[in-house]
Formats: sequence, C-alpha cells, structure tokens
Amino acid sequence: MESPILLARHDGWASVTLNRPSSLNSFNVAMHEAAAAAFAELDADESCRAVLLTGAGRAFCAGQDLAEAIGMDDLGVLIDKYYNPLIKRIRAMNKPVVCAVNGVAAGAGANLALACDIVLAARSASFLQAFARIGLVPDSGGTFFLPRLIGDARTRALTILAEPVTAERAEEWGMIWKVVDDDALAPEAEKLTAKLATQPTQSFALTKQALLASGTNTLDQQLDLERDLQRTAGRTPDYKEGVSAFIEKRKPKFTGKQP
Ligand code: T3D
Repeated sequence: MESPILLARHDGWASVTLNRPSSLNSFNVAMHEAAAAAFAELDADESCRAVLLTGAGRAFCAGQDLAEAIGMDDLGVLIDKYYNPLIKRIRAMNKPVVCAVNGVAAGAGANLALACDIVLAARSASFLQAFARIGLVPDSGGTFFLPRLIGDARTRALTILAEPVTAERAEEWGMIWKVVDDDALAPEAEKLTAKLATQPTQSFALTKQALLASGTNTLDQQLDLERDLQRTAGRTPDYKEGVSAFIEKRKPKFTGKQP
C-alpha cells in the first residue's frame, strides 16, 4: 500500500504531499501519524529551510475521514492527538511552510491550509467550512484564522452556511496569498519554496515567532518581543551578510545559520 504521506527532499527544501486521493486526501489515523512524523522530521532538520505542503490527485484535503470517525464517541480525542499538534507545529515551525491548494480544501483540510505561512491555490480550487453540514463546529484553528483573515461577518456566514469559497474569492478577501492557473500551481509553488530555502531562515523563524505571539500580546508586550527578536536576528550571520551585500551592491548569499 502506498504511503498516505509522500515526503520528498530537494535542495534545501522538502515537499509533503497528502496522498489518499481516492478519499480526497481525508485524514485517517495512518495519514495523521505519517504527517506528524514528516513535519517533526523537517522541523528538526536544519538543512531543510522551507517546506511545501500539497495534495495528490484532484483535491487538497477533505478533512477528517468520515468513514473512520463515524463510530467515535469522543471526537476531542482525535483533535487533541492529531489535529491540534499539527496546526501548532506548522505555526511554530522554524521555517516557512508554503501550501499549494491543488483542489478542494474542506473541513480540517481548509483550516490546515490556512495555518500555513503562504497559501497559493489553483484557480479551480475551493475552500469549504464543511463542519455545519454534518453537525460539527469548525476546528483546526478555523475560528482563530478566519476572523483574522477575512473578518467576522464573512467568517460567520462561511461557517454557518457552509458554502464553498472559490480560490479567486479567497484571494480577493485576503484569505490566501495568491491564485495561480491550475497548470502553473505546482511549478510556481516549488519555485517559491526553493527560493525561500535560499533566504535568511532565522529571520523567517523569528518573524513567525513574533506573529504567533501577536495573537495574544498587548502592544507593549509585542514591542518588547520585537526588540528581543531583533537582538537575536542582529546576531545572525545572515544579518551581517545582508548588510554587507547591500553596501557592496551585490546579491546576498544567506546560509540560514543560527547566531
Ligand atoms: O474526529 C472528528 O471527526 C473531528 C474532526 C473533524 C475535522 C473535519 O474535518 S470535519 C469535516 C469532514 N469533512 C467533510 O465533511 C467533507 C466531506 N466531503 C465533502 O463534502 C465532499 O467530498 C467535497 C465537497 C470535499 C468534494 O465533493 P466532490 O463531489 O468533489 O467529491 P465526492 O464525490 O463527494 O468525494 C469523492 C470521494 O471521496 C467519495 O468516495 P467514493 O464515492 O468515490 O468512494 C467520497 O466519499 C470520498 N470522500 C470525500 N470526503 C471524504 C471522503 N471520504 C471520507 N471522508 C471524507 N471527509
């Protein structure tokens, strides 16, 4: 049987592909465990400086495998064990995670995409907060990410009506970064991820830390945090290289190394 997650290594970056196309890459336990292992491995690997997440076949991800969940009495168990750690891992990961939404992203699959740092979507893709259709509530960070990305009115309508949003509308609303023609999605996402892998990785990691904390910090706390993170950034080899390259009017060669 083929692995439910395909992990491929490239020069300085890696791709993680959700690979259960016959059920639209919905999450069963095997896929959860393989995804958790892949992201843990890439998080710990300093030679991997950017990650691309995408789906195999015509969908990105249809959320929970409903056939597997049907007998479960306590859905909180799956969320505690799998969904929440995955979302937290991606948000806290010390390198950028690009998401290439190649088709429908529904339920937890939609919110998994929104947890990533830069989201590209194929023009034919769509996002569906499917939860209300089956009597559930949005999870995997949907009620956190959506109001911040698209505002309260749109979030309430999307989650209550459970209507799909086209990729184009998602871009127009600021829910995702960019729509790309279907044929161009994979090459463009790969090119972007490969480019990120040559950039100042520590700067990205520290920026992600600042953005993560801004969800709960006051302005005072955030300003202090920015100062502390800037101190750390200012001690990285990439800061020295960035400034030297600017002064010498040449292209910087970043290594992504820690101070
Ligand atoms: O533990 C917990 O349950 C708590 C955690 C919850 C997290 C969640 O994600 S809850 C939300 C779960 N997801 C959904 O409710 C979405 C269900 N899927 C759909 O609504 C539709 O499939 C789509 C709108 C995503 C796509 O529609 P369409 O018409 O393009 O495809 P389809 O024909 O519905 O699906 C194609 C196949 O994939 C089909 O199988 P078949 O008939 O060819 O053998 C379908 O059953 C299967 N499939 C699609 N989604 C799921 C699925 N199988 C299992 N689980 C799915 N989520």
